[in-house]
Amino acid sequence: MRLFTTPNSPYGRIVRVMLIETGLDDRVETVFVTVRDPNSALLAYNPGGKVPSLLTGSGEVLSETRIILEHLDGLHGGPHRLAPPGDLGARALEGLLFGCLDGVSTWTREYKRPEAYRYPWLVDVEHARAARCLDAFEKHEALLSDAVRIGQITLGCTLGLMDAFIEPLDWRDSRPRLSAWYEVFARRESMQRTPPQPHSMQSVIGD
Ligand SMILES: N[C@@H](CCC(=O)N[C@@H](CS)C(=O)NCC(=O)O)C(=O)O
Repeated sequence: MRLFTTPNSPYGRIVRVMLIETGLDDRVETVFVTVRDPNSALLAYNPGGKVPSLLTGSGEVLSETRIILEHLDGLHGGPHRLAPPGDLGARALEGLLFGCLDGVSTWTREYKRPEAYRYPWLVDVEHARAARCLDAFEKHEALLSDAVRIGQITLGCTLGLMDAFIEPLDWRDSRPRLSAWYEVFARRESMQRTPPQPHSMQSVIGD
């Protein structure tokens, strides 16, 4: 299998962390590609040009993080990392976490533009959305546990994205439990092996 992603995509990072945590990483070659680039090698596999994309063992090219995660969750022998369809509470949390990440990604893309091209209204809207979500996560005991499921992986990659691209941001001050949880989670090998690279040449607005 082959995973197409960029060094900075938080969605790609979720899949990369999942691969390491489930021991599937030796079965998948990670290929860094460019996005929003007519010459991107990815376009031969996925005309939509979105990362992450996964070339499966049977030759299908999957895109959309959740679809990729569902496929991978069926390939490893360990406990499932995605919430089962009947566990609505856990699925609601996964939905909130992905919605929060979508907002933080929009927010970071504004920070990648030259300052004169940023849209201050959008920056404020996304800042407020992220603050509301982080306040909810601060109170969520099951999420801030030592489990390593898609919820925790998504939260870790969202906080990692904020730290890498939105500075200075004092999200930790009023959220001591979230901050303590992240400090431990960020030390996992899967997180240490997949840090964003804000200064990489491939860091573009769609990344
Ligand atoms: N809903 C998608 C979001 C993925 C996404 O936004 N990927 C960005 C990089 S973080 C991308 O492919 N940007 C390139 C583009 O939009 O052409 C998912 O869950 O995978």
